[in-house]
Amino acid sequence: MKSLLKYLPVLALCLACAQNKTMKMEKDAVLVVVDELYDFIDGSMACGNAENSVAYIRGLMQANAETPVCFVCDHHPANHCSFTEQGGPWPSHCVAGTRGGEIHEDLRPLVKEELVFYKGCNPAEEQYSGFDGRNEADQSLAEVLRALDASVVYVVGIATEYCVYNTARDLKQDGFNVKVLEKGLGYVNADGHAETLDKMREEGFTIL
Ligand code: VGL
Ligand code: ZN
Repeated sequence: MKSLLKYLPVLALCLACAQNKTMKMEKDAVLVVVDELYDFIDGSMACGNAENSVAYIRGLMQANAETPVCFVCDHHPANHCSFTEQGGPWPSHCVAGTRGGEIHEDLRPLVKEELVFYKGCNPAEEQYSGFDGRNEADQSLAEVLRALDASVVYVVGIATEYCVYNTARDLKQDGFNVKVLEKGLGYVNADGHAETLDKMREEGFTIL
């Protein structure tokens, strides 16, 4: 019995890894975090698994302090075309300057402003893909990923069916090796989430 005790730390480590909490990303990897914003977490469009995704992403970032992290943020004007008052499909959400459009406070301290990409800023244009986002220096996500020498791009965030899928698809199309981390996802609809993950597997994405 006593001799078995010495394996306890190893067992604990295995359990932690099995939970994916301490997953190590490759040296040439960048993490892309999509729309971890209050309106998608506890606001007008609160999504399934959103709170869990915040905790997961925080743990992932803390365990991979060297990995650059790009944040994609829905950033709409109050009269955006996707809002129901304008005939669009969604309730008003992520309006620039409101709490609903802010990154969750548990992730905020880890955010580098030059790696924040804003999308949906034009009232007349819907933008589900982080690929269309621009940072404060008007650089695109792909431009910055290339400058960071990224070849593997991990994608997490909200919502699986919309902005996560569109962002991952565009990054893959542009030649990046895209890996989607399931525990870091939030979704509008559980069935839609599962269907999107199936579709992504068929399209050759790595889903971990
Ligand atoms: C999103 C609907 C509207 C998303 C953004 O982040 O997936 N979905 N705007
Ligand atoms: Zn939006």
